Amino acid sequence: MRVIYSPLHARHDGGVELHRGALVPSFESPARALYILDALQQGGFDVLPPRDMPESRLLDVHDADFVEFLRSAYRRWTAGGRDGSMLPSGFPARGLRRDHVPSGIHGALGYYTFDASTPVVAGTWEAALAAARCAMTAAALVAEGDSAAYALCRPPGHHAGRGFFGGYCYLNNAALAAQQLRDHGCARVAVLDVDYHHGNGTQEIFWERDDVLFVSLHATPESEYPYFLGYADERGAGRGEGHTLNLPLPLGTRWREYRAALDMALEAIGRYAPDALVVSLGVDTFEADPISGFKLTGPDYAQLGTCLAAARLPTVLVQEGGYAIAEIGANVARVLGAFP
Ligand code: SP5
Ligand code: ZN
Repeated sequence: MRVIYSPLHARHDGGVELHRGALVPSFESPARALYILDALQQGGFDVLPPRDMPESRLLDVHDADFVEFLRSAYRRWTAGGRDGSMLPSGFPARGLRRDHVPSGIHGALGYYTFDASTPVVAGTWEAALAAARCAMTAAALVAEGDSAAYALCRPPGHHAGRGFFGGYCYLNNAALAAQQLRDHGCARVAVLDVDYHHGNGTQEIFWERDDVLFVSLHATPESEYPYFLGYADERGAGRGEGHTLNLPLPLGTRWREYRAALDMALEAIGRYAPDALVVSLGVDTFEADPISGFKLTGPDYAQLGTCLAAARLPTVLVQEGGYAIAEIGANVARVLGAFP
């Protein structure tokens, strides 16, 4: 399968995040993409740059005011005399207004994000746009007949919703890939999210739609990020009722239990009978991941790839999480290597 990669991801660098009460360098670093790129090049995969997809495509899954905020946020921050990374200092939580976007940059930042671990730096917009283009390009290749394609997206995307960012994510790459498929010949698309964390942004974007099925395997939000979404009773609404399926799993989950949940997810996708599949491929389910609590091993990722390929659907794989260690490259290569 072909791999889509842009070196512009490296412009998103130097950010800090609030982790257990302290500011630390972001776990979501350029090294991640380089580990993956290196493993895929060693594995003999063809690596292509993204196409120049028009920015207007973003508006199919994101609000215009939100996109404009991301585009201009860092300029507004430096105009106020600041440098370094942008982090919010307040959120429109319960009891506060969320019908008015403050004109000041600090209030606007708290309005558009939902955590203090997703820094905006000088190159964030360029990197996020390049990642979105990687995802849309991989989807275009599949719409044009490739049986599968992989977008090496960085920053990741599945926590970003229609009008908000967070969880190291700014633009929702997987949702953009799904929408690209919808617009180019696929009447029904399934998104299967296997990142350790619940894909709250993707769920929100497709919540009321029946043309995109969202299925997610993830660690229980009772103790794990994003904490406030991802429970089994979330099933979609309106036309989308029954088109969201969450399979939360306990800390310490190993392949045996993971595989059982994956089978349920793939059965639901089989019943939906989509024309194409988008996989939000986080490899932060790995036993040695520094911020996660599942116990998948290297060989398990080859099994994961085998299960995904067995769905025999045109498939776009989009990189999500997986942190700070060289094994993320080998683990992604194992998943992709299982595809014919
Ligand atoms: C795309 C993606 O994987 N985003 C994840 C964002 C997680 N951000 C905050 C994580 C809080 C981690 N808590 C550490 C617990 C260590 N056991
Ligand atoms: Zn994750």
